This record gives sequence, C-alpha cells and structure tokens, in this order.
Amino acid sequence: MKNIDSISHLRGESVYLDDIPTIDGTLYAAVFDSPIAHGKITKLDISAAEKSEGVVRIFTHKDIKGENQIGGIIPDEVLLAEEIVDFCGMPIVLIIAETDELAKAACRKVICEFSPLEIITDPRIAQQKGKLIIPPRTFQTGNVDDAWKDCAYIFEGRADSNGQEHLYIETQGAYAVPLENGAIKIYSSTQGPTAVQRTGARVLGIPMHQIEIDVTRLGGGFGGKEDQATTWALMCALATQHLRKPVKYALDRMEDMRMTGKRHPYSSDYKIGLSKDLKILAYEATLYQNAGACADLSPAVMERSLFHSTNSYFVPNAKCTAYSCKTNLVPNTAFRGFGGPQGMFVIECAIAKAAETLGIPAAEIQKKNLLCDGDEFLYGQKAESEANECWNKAEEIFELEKMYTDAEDFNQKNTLYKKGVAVMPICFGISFTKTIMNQARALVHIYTDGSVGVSTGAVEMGQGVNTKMLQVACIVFSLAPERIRIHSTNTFRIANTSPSAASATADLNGKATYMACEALLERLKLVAAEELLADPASIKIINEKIYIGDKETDMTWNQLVWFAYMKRVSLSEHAHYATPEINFDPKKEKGHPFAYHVYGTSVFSVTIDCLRGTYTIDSVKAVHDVGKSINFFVDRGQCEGGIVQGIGWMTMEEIVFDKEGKLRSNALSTYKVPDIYSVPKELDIHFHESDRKNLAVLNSKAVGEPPLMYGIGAYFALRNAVRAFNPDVQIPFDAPMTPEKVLMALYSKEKTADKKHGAATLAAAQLKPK
Ligand code: LUZ
Ligand code: MOS
Repeated sequence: MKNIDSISHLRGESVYLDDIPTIDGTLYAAVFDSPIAHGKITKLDISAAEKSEGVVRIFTHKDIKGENQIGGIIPDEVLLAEEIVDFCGMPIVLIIAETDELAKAACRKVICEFSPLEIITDPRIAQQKGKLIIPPRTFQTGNVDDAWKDCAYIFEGRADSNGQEHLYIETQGAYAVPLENGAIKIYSSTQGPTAVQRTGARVLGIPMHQIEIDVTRLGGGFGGKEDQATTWALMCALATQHLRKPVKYALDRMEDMRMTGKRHPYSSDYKIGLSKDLKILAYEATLYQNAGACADLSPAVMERSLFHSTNSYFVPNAKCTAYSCKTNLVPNTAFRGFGGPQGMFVIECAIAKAAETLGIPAAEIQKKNLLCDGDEFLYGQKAESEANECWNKAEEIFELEKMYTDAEDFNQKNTLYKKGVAVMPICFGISFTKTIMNQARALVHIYTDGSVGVSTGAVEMGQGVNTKMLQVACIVFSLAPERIRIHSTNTFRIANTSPSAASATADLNGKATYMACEALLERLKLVAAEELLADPASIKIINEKIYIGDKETDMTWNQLVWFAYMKRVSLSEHAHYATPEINFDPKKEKGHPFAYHVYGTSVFSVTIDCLRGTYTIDSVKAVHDVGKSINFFVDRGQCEGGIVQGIGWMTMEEIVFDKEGKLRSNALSTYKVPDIYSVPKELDIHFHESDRKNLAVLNSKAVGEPPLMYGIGAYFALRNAVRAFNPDVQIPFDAPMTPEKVLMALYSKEKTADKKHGAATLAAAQLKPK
C-alpha cells in the first residue's frame, strides 16, 4: 500500500503548521537570543525595542506565571534566561509584534550587556573540570582487566564523531490560540505532544487539562522535535496566556540552526583485544558526550550509546564508561539513532584500527564476531540474532568477494582514482530505554455510516506511521482504506503519550490500535450473531460482508454498524498497550530493556579523486532485517532515507563551532547536507524476512532509526580508498570524512601510531603527490 499522504503531498495540500489558516488578529513572536556562549547579564534594556513599530508586548522570564523551567529529565533548563546565559542562541527576551518581520526588527533593538564567563566547548575539558550532567555510567560484562593477558593483539586509540543538524524541511514552530476559561490550544510541530502539554502546564502555572496540543503532521523531526519543539510552543503559549490573542512563531532556518540542539558530538578512547584467530576477547571504551549547556535528553542518549557500544558483535569481556559533559554549546538532543550511532562508531574504529594494522580487511574481524542466538549483550539481554543471516545473505547476493577484487583491480590500474569497499553490520534495540515510556493508547470510533476514525499518540512526520496505523485497522476490520481515517494527534483525545521516537511509534500505537479494533470487532460479531441467530464464534466479517462460517449472508458492514447503534452498543473503543517483558535495573546496569533488536548488513563501495579529495558513493547495498514487513514502500523509504542521512553525518555534514562557542556552520551555505546528487548511484535494499515471533506490530519490525547506522560504512569505505593511494597512512578517526580531510589524508606523511589527534592540522605546504 502506498503512503496515504502521497497524493496530498504531491498536490501540496498536506497541512503543516504554516498551512493552518491564521485567525484575524494573530500576532507573531521572535526571540532575542544570547550572542555569547557564557556570561552574566549586567544590563538588559528593552525600551527601544518596545517602541519599535508594531510591537505589542515584550516578555522576559519575570512574566512567567508558573515555573521558568523546561528540563524534561533534569530541571536544569530555563525557557527565558534569568541572570546567566550559557550558550549562544539561548533565548533571553520574547517579542510579540503584528508581523513576523516587525518582531524580528525589534529584536535588533534590544540592548543586552554581559560580563563574560569561561567558555568550554570541548567535552574532555568539561570532564576534567568536573562539569558533568549526571554521574558517569559503566556497562560491563565478563572481566576486561583479566582478559587482556589472553589477547594476541591489542589496539588502542581515539575516535571522534561530530554532531549533525536535523535539517527537517519544516523548521520548528507553533501556533497558540486562546480558548475559553483560560485554556489554550497549541498547534505544535512536535514529536511529543504530551511533553509540550506537561511542560506548558508547569511554565504557565495551569493544569494540563487546560492545554490542548494538536498535531496533524510534521515536515520531518528526526529527534529534533522530540523535546525541543516545546520551547517554541511555550513561547507562543506564554504570550497567548497574557494577551488572550493567537500567537504564531515559525523559526527561520538560521534561527533554527542557531537556537536548537543537534546530534551529540562524541570524543572517545577505545582499547580492543583479539585472539590469534581474530575473536574479540576484550573491549574497553570511554565515551565523552558533548551534551551542551543543559541536560535535555542527553542522559538517555548517553545510555543508548552504552547499549550499542558493542554494535552487532559478541564481546565476552567488555567495559564501557560514558560521561555526559556539560559545555557552553546549545543543548544537544535526540537525533535518529539517539546515541547508538556514536557508540557503534567507536567499536567500528577499533576494528578498523586492528584490521589496518594487521593488514586484513575489517570484514574478516567483523564477520568472526557477529552475535549468535543466545549470546548476551553487555547489559545482560540475550540476542535473538539475525546478524549472521543478514551478513551471509549480503555476502552472497552482493558478491562481496568480487567487490573486493574488483576494487583491487581498479586500484592497480588507476593512479588518480581509488576505490574502497567496507561492510557495516548493525544491531539496534527497539523500545524506549526508559521502560515506563513503552506504552501507548488508541481511540477508535465507528461512525453510523460505517466509516472509521482512529486517533493515536503517534505523530506523522513523514515516516509513514499513519499509513501503518491505517493498515492495522484495515486488517482487523477487513475494510478498504477509504473507509478509515487517521485523525490528528491531540492531547484531548489521547492523553499521556510518549513522544513519537525510538523507532517504536508504529509498534506501540499500532498494538493499541489493534487492541481497540479487535474489541470493537468482537462486539460487532455479537450483534451480528444476535441478528442472524447464529453462534458468535461462527461470524466472520470479510470485505464489508458478514459471513456465518464460510456462508455469505445478506448483511453488510454498514447494516451491522447501524444495528449495533440501534441496540445502543458502543461503537467506540479506547485501548492501552504496554510492551510486555521489558525491564532494566540501573543499579546493576543489567536487564532486558528491548522488545527486540533489528539487524542488518550494508556494503559500501566508493571512489575517491586523488587529486581533489572529492568522492562519490558508488553503491550501497543492504540486507535489512524487517521481520515481516507490512509495508514495503514505507520500509524501503525509511532505509533509503536513513542510509543517505547516515552518509551525510559521516561524510559531508560538518558542524563548526569556534572557540567562542559560536556556530559558524549557521546556514545552508556553510553546512552541506546530502542532496539528490549525493545519493549513492546504486542503492539496493533487500529485506531479510523471518517467521520468528517478535513484539513488533504484526511482526513488522521497527524501521525508523536502524538504517541510519549503515551510513557509518561510508566513512570506512573512504578510509580504505585513501589507504589504497597512501598505504600505511595513519588517519585519525575523526568523522565526518569531508573531501578536505580526504585530501589531507591522501598526502599525509603520518605513518606512525596516531599519538597526536588530527591530521587535518598538516600544513598545506606539505602537500605533495607521492
Ligand atoms: N527517546 C527516548 C529515544 O526518550 N528514549 C529512547 O530510548 C530513544 N531511543 C531512540 C530515539 N529516541
Ligand atoms: Mo528519535 S532520535 O527516535 O526522536
């Protein structure tokens, strides 16, 4: 089935925040944000801004009637600055004017002076100074310290991965409208309607039942709107509360890039020990997460880095420690993969380091260590592994051996172009790592004309979750898709939602939808049995026809629904689903946190231009574990998009903050994201299907985040291509592998162990083709 939004998308009729018709008298917001990364506010003069044309009102933290506090996990984040600013882009003053332009013009008239404080941008320095968001955590299994002595080879090093802009096509934004009795309705471009409602209640000082959040769809979220959409919704709501007027704020691209958090950069140290036959015997890693100025979701992101620190490998002795480091950068946040990619990158670097030193393809080590059924992850859960199946299939259908020999042949024949091949297996745990968040609700109404309306807590953000919800209802009722509508996500219809995140949205909300539809179906069967004088167990409903056993009757779905109504039988059902079996004990750092895992193997082939350092990703092929896919198009779309987004993170997207903590890559002119031309020439995705029972909705495994991690393969394929030109070069593990870094590495003379981090510091004068 096609994505149900495809036609309205194509016609430009789909409704995003900016498509909601505004009410007469709507006012517009803009935020004056901190120009410095750390300091004490010594003077704040808004008098000129107040006199600026079209300005209606200016708000500071003093106007907040509830608490000036928006921290979700830890209460450490204000909506509007009080005495201290601790990152560039921190909101200080909220300006409301008659138009968007006038509000922005007034921002420029705010006078704010600071006495500067020390600026920290490096997570390792933050850690040394004891600036941590939460105490460090360690996940471990076996006994690493004892295991080193049994290792034939030991390698150590450092691995860095940079942040990533979410670059959703629709920027952050909200529209708040006053309702009667002091209530407020907020249209918010959020992945977490309940987060906006809950935090809104706290900031405005009113009960949650006074705040209605409504979301039709987002133009992309990728985690950026899991927590950080709240800020903009509450800016509008704060103004609406005071002015009793509708207020809208849709950030422009530069505001969005400057004031919202990104993927967390990580700096890590690793140590890996292998046996003579390349089994990983021991792995130790220390991860320094750059959290930015406040906690936001960083503790949870850090936790997922630890969960995924051994990727899809069985490591008998492992010890991974992570620090969430407080720096003076915009608070970093959820981003597709949620720390998993960062953790996985480190062990892949360790394996690459070992392979490069031993002079073998990394794939030899990767393949030997894939998780088998029953192997334990370092947090205690036992794997139901598809890792070997996916790898073996990939090896066979993509002719991996031939890909390697073709690249070698090519490299023999060409001096100025080199090819590199790399394999990237993935393993991603499905469920919110915080067990309590794994619950969802659905509300299903059958109307008297036989049409069906479904509401859930799922937010459609382009990922196709509404299409999957519709499919679930279609399957249970045996109705055509036209008979069913998925309605907006609304906190007055569905309460206490978890954000649409963790790849778990379709599973959680789909299971609740399934349960609600099933309950209605059972009820309708009783009505049919009564009307037809038949045994309820013998009633079937197929394609809008009612059957007794295999015998079709004259009764239709529409008639049955009407009979039920006439008998005063409820045609509505609200269901609640909570993932069974999952648990985690943070004291022991052990448990069974995930409903299941998603596996897969991707194979990358790249070509670099050895004069220019530029490159093309020639092909990405993947065997991806879907369980039993209920929607081939949606799932393939997620794989393709995830892979390209992952390649972007690993190759071209380079966030640059200067030493003053100012974002230099602050627009699309200075921050490069993959476009249609950077999509791999060949993108070939095979689904690995399996009959094994899982906790996914209709056995169709979650697909949102896992494919992003295939993109890590691009980084290693590029390294391999560089090493075909400049053998034995020591390239620091420092993603993204931009063309600039490729060029530096091609001509780098660094051949000894990377004591010093950063080949990119090589002087240009040293560049000389060998
Ligand atoms: N959000 C969250 C997530 O709150 N908890 C998670 O475990 C998670 N995982 C992936 C993406 N978002
Ligand atoms: Mo997410 S990173 O699943 O919002």
